[in-house]
Amino acid sequence: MKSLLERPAPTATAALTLRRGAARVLIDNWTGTSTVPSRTLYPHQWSWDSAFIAIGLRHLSVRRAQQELESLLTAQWADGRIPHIVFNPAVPHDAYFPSPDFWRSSGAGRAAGAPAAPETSGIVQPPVHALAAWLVHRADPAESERRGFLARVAPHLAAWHEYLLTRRDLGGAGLAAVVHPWEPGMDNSPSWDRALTRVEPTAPDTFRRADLAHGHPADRPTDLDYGRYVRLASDYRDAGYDDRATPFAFAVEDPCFNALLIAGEHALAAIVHELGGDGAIHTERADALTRRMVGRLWDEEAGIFRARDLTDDTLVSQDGVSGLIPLLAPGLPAHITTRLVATLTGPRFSAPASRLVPSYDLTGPAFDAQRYWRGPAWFNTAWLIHRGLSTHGLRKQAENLRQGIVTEAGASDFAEYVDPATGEARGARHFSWTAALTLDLLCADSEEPTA
Ligand code: 9WN
Repeated sequence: MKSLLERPAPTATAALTLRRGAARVLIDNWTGTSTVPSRTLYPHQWSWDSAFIAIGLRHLSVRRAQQELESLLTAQWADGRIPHIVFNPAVPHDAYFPSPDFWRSSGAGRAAGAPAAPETSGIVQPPVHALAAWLVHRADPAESERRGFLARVAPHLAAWHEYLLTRRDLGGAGLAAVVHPWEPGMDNSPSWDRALTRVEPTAPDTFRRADLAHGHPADRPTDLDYGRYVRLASDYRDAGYDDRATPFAFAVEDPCFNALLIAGEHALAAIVHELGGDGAIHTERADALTRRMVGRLWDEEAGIFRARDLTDDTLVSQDGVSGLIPLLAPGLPAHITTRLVATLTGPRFSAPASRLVPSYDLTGPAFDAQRYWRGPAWFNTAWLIHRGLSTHGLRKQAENLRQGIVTEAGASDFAEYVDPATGEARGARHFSWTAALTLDLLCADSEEPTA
């Protein structure tokens, strides 16, 4: 694949302007070794953000895209976990909460294998990394081979998946569980509301949020949400981030998280094969995970995948965009693919004006067009669904979504998320994954999904 600057100029001036705008966001948010999601709201390195960012950066600079992933992997713990935040020591502690002195990874996480430096959080985010590494490699296989990129990252990616498949198999049925609402990356989704009622919130006067200095309170999670996030994170920390010893008050099998693990295992199979090995074990794992995801999380009546709450072993009835992302799995039974597409294009998840996908059921009782993951449309989830539709050869629906993403990203100045009905920008602007994934859709026009 040619780099962005070598490609022939697109005929449409608007597309060229958009590419330049997206490239500018990624250049401005680059710190020298990685990219911040937002200069204001999120001034450190985030795990799944970096994977999405690398997918876009590969069109600008393959070298930078490799560095984005490799810098994240230097913070991997010895038990295989990739932490959800890698803190930049140059950023003041009060710029983001919870800061390194809350997580205390190098001390509290030592027995679990946290590195002495850099400081990190102790929880994880969805495993988009193997897919990102494979796509970065494919952008310039010769340069990737020359730098030994795949050979270097493959063992880290394998250890990461192994951690999720073993330590995080809390339900004992072979799926990965998340233990904090920040782990699935969809913090205050109504899908977590019921499970969170069991969590005793930490008093609001014992911590100081930094997000409200940049984000509007009507857009962000509430203080009560934060009290519960703090309680769950400090309980995990106080148990040494030990997955066997922590009495988890929140443990959920999330469809998006597991669908990404499936896509990641397929990508790992391709990576191992490219390195001259036999990737069959990863393909088999992906197939087994797909069967378990269908067996444990598919709700035939609702026509969508649902999170399983491991505390009472029930499916959560509040439906979010997470339940559509299993479209990414190439081995999904055909009738489930058909039902998922019907749900995606039906009244619950289609927002015709923006052509994007709301984060929560438009007809659900908790729908809020403004507040974080309780309704607004996000660009990373739309990109994943676009990829899923393409995986299943659903070109028309994929193209419709692609146009929605590209149009709204440009109109919103690469917003963090938008009102699904009006496309009005919300949250941070110049948001890195919005720019990266827009760039990807503008550049990767001839690519077919491999996973
Ligand atoms: C907590 C960085 C991250 C994203 C998440 C998004 C938001 C953090 C926050 O920002 O979460 O991890 O402070 O709200 O929910 O998906 O990775 O962009």
